[in-house]
Amino acid sequence: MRVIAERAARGELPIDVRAVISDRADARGLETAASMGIPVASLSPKDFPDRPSFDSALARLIDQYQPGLLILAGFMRILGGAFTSHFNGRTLNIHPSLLPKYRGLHTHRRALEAGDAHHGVSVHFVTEELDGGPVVIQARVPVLPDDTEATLIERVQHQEHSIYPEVVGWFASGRLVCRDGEAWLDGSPLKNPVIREASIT
Ligand code: NHR
Repeated sequence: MRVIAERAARGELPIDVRAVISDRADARGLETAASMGIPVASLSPKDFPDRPSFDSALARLIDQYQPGLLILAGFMRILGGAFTSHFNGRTLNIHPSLLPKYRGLHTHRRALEAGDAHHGVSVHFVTEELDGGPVVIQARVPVLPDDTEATLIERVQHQEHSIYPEVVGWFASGRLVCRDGEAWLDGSPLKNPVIREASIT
């Protein structure tokens, strides 16, 4: 979130960040955004009787800003079908695995436990199916013999800061769209995600 907002503020991305919204009032991202002069808001699930009512209040809050794109960044609440169809084709998420491997949580740990030689991160359009929407780009990183969860997270996060702004730029400039459940880049459907092969950093 910070990296995207900073690039936008420097004029390196053709977007204006209309708001940063969290389900946690104490989220660090809200402080960061507020310090940059970006409007912030939060909405606690505890104040709602069930998931659908939280989702619909969140959708109404977001709609007030009339966003062309929703960018999930560390957002950890599963969103229901009513929410995802309302924002269909204009919601992106970044997920720390080489999808379709390791949907859900604790992806770095699972990759280490499986002994994978490579791990990575995917940017995908959000659909009702958790971490199951069309994948736009993936960055692959090596898993090294001495890796711990922390060192692997750091290596993957470095790539996150590169590919997420890149995809946001594609969407904002009209090069990337989601149509009929598929991601299209430069007028062609992406049969496979774009792959960035990262060396060790
Ligand atoms: N919602 C939908 N419908 N589709 C997606 O693709 C979504 C989504 C909501 C969030 C981010 C995702 C990730 O990339 C994301 C993608 C939360 C969980 C989860 O299990 C899983 C994946 C992701 C986000 N959340 C638990 C829940 O009950 C809470 C876990 C916790 O608080 O630690 O909501 O990581």
